[in-house]
Amino acid sequence: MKLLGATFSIRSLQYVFVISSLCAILAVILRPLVYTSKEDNIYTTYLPPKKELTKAGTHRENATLVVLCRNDDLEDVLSSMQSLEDRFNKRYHYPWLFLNEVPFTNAFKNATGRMTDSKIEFVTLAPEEWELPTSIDLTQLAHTLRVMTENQVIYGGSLSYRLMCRFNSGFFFRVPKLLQYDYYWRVEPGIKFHCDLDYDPFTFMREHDKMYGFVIAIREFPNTIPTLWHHTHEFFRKNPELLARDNSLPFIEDYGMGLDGMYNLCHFWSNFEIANLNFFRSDAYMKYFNYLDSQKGFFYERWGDAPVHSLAAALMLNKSQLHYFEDMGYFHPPWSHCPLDEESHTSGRCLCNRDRSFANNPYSCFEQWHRNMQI
Ligand SMILES: Nc1nc2c(ncn2[C@@H]2O[C@H](COP(=O)(O)OP(=O)(O)OP(=O)(O)O)[C@@H](O)[C@H]2O)c(=O)[nH]1
Ligand SMILES: *[C@@H]1O[C@H](CO)[C@@H](O)[C@H](O)[C@H]1NC(C)=O
Ligand SMILES: *[C@@H]1O[C@H](CO)[C@@H](O)[C@H](O)[C@H]1NC(C)=O
Ligand SMILES: *[C@@H]1O[C@H](CO)[C@@H](O)[C@H](O)[C@H]1NC(C)=O
Ligand SMILES: [Mg+2]
Repeated sequence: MKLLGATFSIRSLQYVFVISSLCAILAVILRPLVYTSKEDNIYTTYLPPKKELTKAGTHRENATLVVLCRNDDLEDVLSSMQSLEDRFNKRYHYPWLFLNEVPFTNAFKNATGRMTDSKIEFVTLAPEEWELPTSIDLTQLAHTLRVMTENQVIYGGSLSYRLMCRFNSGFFFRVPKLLQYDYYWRVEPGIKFHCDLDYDPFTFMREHDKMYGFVIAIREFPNTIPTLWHHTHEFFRKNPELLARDNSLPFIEDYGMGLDGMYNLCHFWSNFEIANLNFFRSDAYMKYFNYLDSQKGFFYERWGDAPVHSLAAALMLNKSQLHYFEDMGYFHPPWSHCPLDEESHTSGRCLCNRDRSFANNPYSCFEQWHRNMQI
């Protein structure tokens, strides 16, 4: 009995083993049929409703993305590219144009080329587009760099930063490779876009006759531009016809005194810019730039391209030609702009903290911007 019983149970165990193996195999084979609908339900329950992004049409605007940078900015350039490609350009395929006063290395070209399916080009700037003008006195320049370093002026001791600001103020838009475009989007290393962009901002600019678009408005450090306002005032006194009729003086002057008042230091943060290059190429802007350049404040002070672009846009364009890209989530260290409306967040379009958006910061110039647009 014992022996028989043991034999019997071994045999039955074999059956159990064979049958359960068959079941396991069947379960694997049949699993998709049995479980698919249930799993779909699980996932649709947990996924937020996601807005379908518009597929870009075949039409592309006459526009390019532009990055001025150095070879050793590579890592931060790649993260900027990844962000803009993911949020916008992988669907629109605007070309990338890289500018540098020295040739880009093969390593730089290879790595950036891998980040995009779009056309990508690399430009080495001509010496006259970048180098120190011969009119600048080296002794006076050295003196300025030393004094500004002592006074802890931001980038006050840097010559290369000054060359960059002068280039961005008066030269980028006439780099030969850029002449073939109407619009540009300035991209810097180490920036990030917080939101999907489901329309083409270049098309928006063209259809609404916009010349200059920004995301963040902020105050300049006064010790970088001691006489910029004085020279600007002087320029418009000599060329009153260049002051736009519907200008944005209320954005840059707080007491309704116009050019006779004081500059409140408000400017568009030019590390982000979507603009019509023909504005910068215009006789009016060129005349303003050449006048400022002749005053040598790019070197004997430390004029930034942001206040120069902004004063020109505020004074030589009509308000309707400026655009605040309020719906664009954007980060350039240390500040972010995060769209404040509910829908940008409930739709899953944006991932950023509204409370920390720069518009809520006391140093922002959004109050001045809104005042300007309401007048
Ligand atoms: N090729 C080149 N690009 C430069 C040079 N200096 C600055 N840039 C670029 O010019 C732009 C502005 O320079 P940044 O150093 O970002 O200046 P910023 O935005 O005022 O200040 P931070 O971002 O806070 O450093 C960036 O796109 C830089 O990559 C330079 O000497 N050569
Ligand atoms: C860049 O890519 C080219 C072509 O694929 C290759 O021959 C070259 O070795 C690469 N150079 C570097 C520095 O990565
Ligand atoms: C693009 O813009 C440039 C600069 O204004 C112009 O010369 C060129 O003809 C334009 N190209 C097209 C296709 O419209
Ligand atoms: C501003 O608008 C006026 C009409 O109100 C127009 O005559 C002028 O040309 C415009 N200025 C610019 C820069 O477009
Ligand atoms: Mg920067």
